[in-house]
Amino acid sequence: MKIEKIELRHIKMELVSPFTTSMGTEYDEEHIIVSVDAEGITGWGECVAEGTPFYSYETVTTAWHILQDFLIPAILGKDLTSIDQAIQLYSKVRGHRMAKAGLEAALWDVFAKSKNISLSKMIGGARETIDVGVSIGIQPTEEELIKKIEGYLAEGYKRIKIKIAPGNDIQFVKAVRKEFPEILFQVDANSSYELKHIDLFKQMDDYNLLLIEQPLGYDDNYQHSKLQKQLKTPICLDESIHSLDDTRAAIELDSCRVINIKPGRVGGFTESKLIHDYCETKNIPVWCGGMLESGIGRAGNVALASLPNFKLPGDISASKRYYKADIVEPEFVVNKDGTMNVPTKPGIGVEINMKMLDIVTVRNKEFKL
Ligand code: OSB
Ligand code: MG
Repeated sequence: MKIEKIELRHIKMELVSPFTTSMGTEYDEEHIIVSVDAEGITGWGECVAEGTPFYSYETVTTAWHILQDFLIPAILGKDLTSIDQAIQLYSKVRGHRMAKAGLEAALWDVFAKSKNISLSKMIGGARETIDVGVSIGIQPTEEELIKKIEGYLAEGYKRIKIKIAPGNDIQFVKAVRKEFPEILFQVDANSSYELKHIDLFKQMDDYNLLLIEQPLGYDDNYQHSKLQKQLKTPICLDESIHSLDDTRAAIELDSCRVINIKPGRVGGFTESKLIHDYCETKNIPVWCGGMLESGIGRAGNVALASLPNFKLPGDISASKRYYKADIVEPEFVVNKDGTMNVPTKPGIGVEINMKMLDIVTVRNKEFKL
């Protein structure tokens, strides 16, 4: 496939409700939409670097720089026979995995469309629907949290995740378990605790949590291994897993017993698949995390989550849980049974709503030979 044109769009989309985590409150989400034109086909990808370096060191600005000055020049004008070839061409660039993943996603869409198959099929997906969950930000009171959860359960969501941070933790866990003794329920600390808080996590061990996500340092494996050995509840790593190498280390150290795969965080679907396959051989379940993506990134996550070792519901929610209007058609919806359909049309399997995309684009740049 001859790469003829690449376009970057910095988008900014207002969230339907503010999202509060240990990292702060987000009111809108900034990402980069990447489109690649090759031989009459346009492929779409989303780079999930955010406006701030609070979840990851990457931001929209650093990702734009890396895409514009290194990744795009490495592949523009090339006649690519595979995605691995593209990865090879920009392999000198260290890190910046979100920037790479945005471009790689657009290439996956191009190649899948050129073969006339869905992204799910091209990645190796094995299901027509995936189980989905919802990630709920820190709420002002237990009552408000319970009300939100009731609403999401009524919509069908199969699993509830709540954000926790020091001072906003065990009281919410207790309240949720009292009200909903049976639901699949997990917490995400986004690296806001230290090993000295171990007694809190031992208390949480009594509430039948599916997992505790990234309690300690955002780049840590070692302290998590000390914590995991003293807990029954599985630890799930998110922030500290950037690659297959990190995954191997985490599993061998027993730092976690579940892995959250976000294609953006690990550099794309290719690395996601390697992590998925490795975890399968180690009997470590994985699930697909989210970065409040638009429908473009969501389509990729849904396709990825159709792989067989995605054993737990993902942070993959309906478009309307995030945004008043999505930039794809049809929007993503949750079925009454808490599943989401995996698109079957070629590539990402959804159309781009160009009018909406133009509305949310704050700057764009085209790269041509
Ligand atoms: O830690 O999983 C996280 C959103 C932005 C950054 C980090 C995280 C999240 C979420 C939301 O939890 C997941 C989603 O529904 O997209
Ligand atoms: Mg997380």
